[in-house]
Amino acid sequence: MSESAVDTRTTRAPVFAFERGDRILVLAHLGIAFIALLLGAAAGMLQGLQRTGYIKWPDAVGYYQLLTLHGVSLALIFTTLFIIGFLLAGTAKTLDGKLQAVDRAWAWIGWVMMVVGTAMSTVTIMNNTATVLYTFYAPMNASPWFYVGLALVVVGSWLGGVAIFTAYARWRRRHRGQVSPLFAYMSVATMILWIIATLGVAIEVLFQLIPMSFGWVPRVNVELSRTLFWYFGHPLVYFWLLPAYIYWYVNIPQIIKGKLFSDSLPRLTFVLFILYSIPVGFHHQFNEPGIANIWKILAAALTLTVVVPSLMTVFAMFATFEMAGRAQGATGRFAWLRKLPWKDVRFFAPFLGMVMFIPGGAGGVVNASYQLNQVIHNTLWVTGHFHMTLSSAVTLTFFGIAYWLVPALTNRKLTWRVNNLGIVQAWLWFIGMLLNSVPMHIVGLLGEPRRTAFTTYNDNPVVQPWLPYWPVMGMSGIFLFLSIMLFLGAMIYLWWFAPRLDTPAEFPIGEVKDKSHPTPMILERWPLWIALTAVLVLIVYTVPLVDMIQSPPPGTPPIRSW
Ligand code: HAS
Repeated sequence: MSESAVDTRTTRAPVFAFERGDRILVLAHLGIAFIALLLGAAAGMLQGLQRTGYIKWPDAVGYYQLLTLHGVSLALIFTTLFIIGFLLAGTAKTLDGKLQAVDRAWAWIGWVMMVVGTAMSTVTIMNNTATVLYTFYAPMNASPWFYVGLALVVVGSWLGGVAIFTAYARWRRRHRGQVSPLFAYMSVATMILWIIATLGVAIEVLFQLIPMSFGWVPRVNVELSRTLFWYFGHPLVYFWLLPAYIYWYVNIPQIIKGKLFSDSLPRLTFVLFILYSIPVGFHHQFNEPGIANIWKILAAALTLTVVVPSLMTVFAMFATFEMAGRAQGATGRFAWLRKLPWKDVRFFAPFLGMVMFIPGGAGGVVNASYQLNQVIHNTLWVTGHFHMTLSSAVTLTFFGIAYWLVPALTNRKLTWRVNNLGIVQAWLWFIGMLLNSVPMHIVGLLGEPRRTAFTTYNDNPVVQPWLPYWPVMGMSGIFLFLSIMLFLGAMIYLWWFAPRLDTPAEFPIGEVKDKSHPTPMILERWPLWIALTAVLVLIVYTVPLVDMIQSPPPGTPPIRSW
């Protein structure tokens, strides 16, 4: 490809330079995210090789310890830091071009809390006092500092949200009656969803897990703790997904030389996510006693409703791609596909993610169907599902973002060599994830449980059909780790060594197509959407929670299962 194809100064958008304070703030978030990515990826490869029987570790390094490090570093730390960094960058760019000192102050306090919390939880995992996996189910009892660390990460992330809210509120005061920039609107929606969701886990950690781990209480109400966790756990997945959707909706149209299909549709999509993603946590608890079926059925129905905004996104993406291709002269039915910038990693990596999200999302619909869930629950199918969604759709999109955001922050050039390396890296990740998650779906259907260390179950015949898939799953870890090494190498280059630019790099923000309908202002009435969300949450959770608290089980003493 020609060098100019990735020269991020050449597209139509006016150049934009970050203020120094904003640059350092966002880079600080991305830097910690990348360290977590390295740790989590290394642990992922090692536990994958161990679980499939390729290697055997000395007993001192347990499978579950590596699995905890893998899950916490990637699912909780990498994602949170990367997302907040990305949202702060887009908020700075689209609201007056910069953050104010007060916004930065909130974000920095949040960053310090998240870094201290990350260090605490990582150290406790490393010294094997917190081998409780990323869901830290009670009554498994970790070091109290693990929970305190996670609480700091959560509260720190809220402060990142406060920074976004203050910038947004100031912009709206200054631009009364105007529709806010789409990126900032979506960032606000994402952080609203996050804060409402994390209330559940914050209550669980503060009132159940920390008292349990300090020994202040002898027993823990497991059903209640799991319910509070999953109240948080499902919207958590949309906290991961929505920033990827922001990129798909707002940034990609500019990269593919197209326009946004609509301004209202993405806003409505995000409002629907706030409404429907939270009252569905019971679909993770279909098999648990103590929750009446009616609430599980309601959760199943609402989960199928939360699929709708993703289906709207499929439609919007195809419309955006087709419009961009036709605007560049494509005439045949599918000729527009050829006009897409296949050699530009900023588009190509997220596109691979979108492709993987089709089977990943379909698997989610299977999970959500109450009866089908009986077949796949607690099998490797579920692990396969989230490697197609989180680890593929979301992560490939984050790769695409990083390839332009880091040079935009360091004012360096995304050279054609790094761009091409990024394409190879994205392919490696995509193939690695296929080798990883397709077999996981198959062995899951064949009954292989998830979250189990290497075992042949005393050579029981039930294991035989799983065996051919193990080498493939084990090998996938090597592809994925290699891909991460290439990615981090590219980031180091773009951060410190790539050629400097004399004019700022592009921050791609798409425009809405001219004939788009005006955006209804009701979409910006946050109190209304938050109140409706609260009503839905109350409908789904009040009776089961009151029941769990008023007629609690005797409680379970904390245990150390490792
Ligand atoms: Fe899920 C379990 C249901 C989406 C992550 N999920 C998990 C767990 C994780 C996770 C981590 O109902 C395991 C938690 C644990 O440790 O126990 N999930 C769903 C449903 C959706 C869904 C209905 N999940 C996600 C996303 C995740 C994620 C997104 C991470 C980012 N999930 C469940 C259920 C369980 C569950 C149950 C519990 C299972 C159990 O029993 O334990 C939906 O939101 C999915 C909707 C998505 C779609 C796909 C839309 C496709 C798009 C791409 C378009 C492509 C284009 C390009 C335009 C309908 C938008 C194509 C171009 C070409 C040319 C081809």
